[in-house]
Amino acid sequence: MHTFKKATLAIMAVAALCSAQQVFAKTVKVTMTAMEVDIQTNGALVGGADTMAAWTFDGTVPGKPVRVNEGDTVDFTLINPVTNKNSHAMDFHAAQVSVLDEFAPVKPGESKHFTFEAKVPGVFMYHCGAGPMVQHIAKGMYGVILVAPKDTKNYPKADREYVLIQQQYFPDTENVGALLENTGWKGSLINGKILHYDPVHDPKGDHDVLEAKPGERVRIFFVNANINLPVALHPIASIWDRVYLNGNPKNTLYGMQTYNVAVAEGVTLDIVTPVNGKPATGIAIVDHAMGAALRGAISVLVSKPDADPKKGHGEMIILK
Ligand SMILES: [Cu+2]
Repeated sequence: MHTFKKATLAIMAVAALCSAQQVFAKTVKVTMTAMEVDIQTNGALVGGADTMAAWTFDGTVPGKPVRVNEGDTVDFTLINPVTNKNSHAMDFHAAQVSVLDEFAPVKPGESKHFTFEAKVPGVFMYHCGAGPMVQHIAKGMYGVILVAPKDTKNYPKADREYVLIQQQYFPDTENVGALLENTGWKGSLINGKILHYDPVHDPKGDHDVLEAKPGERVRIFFVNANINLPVALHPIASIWDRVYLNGNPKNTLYGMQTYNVAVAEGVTLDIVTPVNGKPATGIAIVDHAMGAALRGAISVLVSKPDADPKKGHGEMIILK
């Protein structure tokens, strides 16, 4: 009887665990519309224009961040309105599917639906995969899907989270040859704008800054959406406390000055802001490749006691 009771308890425990995992894993519906529109780029320090003839997911560059948990199913629909002139497609780097089926181009007036399970945690790029792919990415069809890890034992809770996506800005995206040869790039876009979060180097522009309080763990989800160049990501006046390669805490580096982010790589990086009694501390997150930094890849993080409590949470993980 005793053994029977033990076995029953064990079965009940396994059943409870299974149902807990079923509760954890959910289906997340995501719909995006391909939109061919002009958007603002903030002007440019180095000869860019104010507007960009963009192709986008839902009218913004980058597209909206998608957030799911490891094990969730993403139920995705791409709509390509009949008013568009080009085919578009979706390539989620977090998906393991068929390039010929799920990621195939969708003609104007058609839509595409597919599902996939986000099995691997991390920071994954998504982008349009319709040809010529280089042009669709250069025109702005990219974003990030964040797959939160189930196993958090080596992943301390962050006080604030920010998404930064870097892209080379080519004023003439009709010249596909120049995109491939890497000639004529005039700016570095961070979340779609040159010097987006840097009021120091371009005081005229429409800028915001990342904010945190002293002593907070600030988590940066970074994607290199450049066409051709890696990114030497360095926090000036700070050190990356942890770098989670591909955004996966199973791949953690500690105390890094610079982390080189490959094209199409996503990475999570933590800064712990200093407690120093100063009214404000500035940290500049830059692509230390100078040609990229001075073309716009500088983002200022200000640590101060009265930091905006909304920044780095919810929708404000990506500052407009
Ligand atoms: Cu496209």
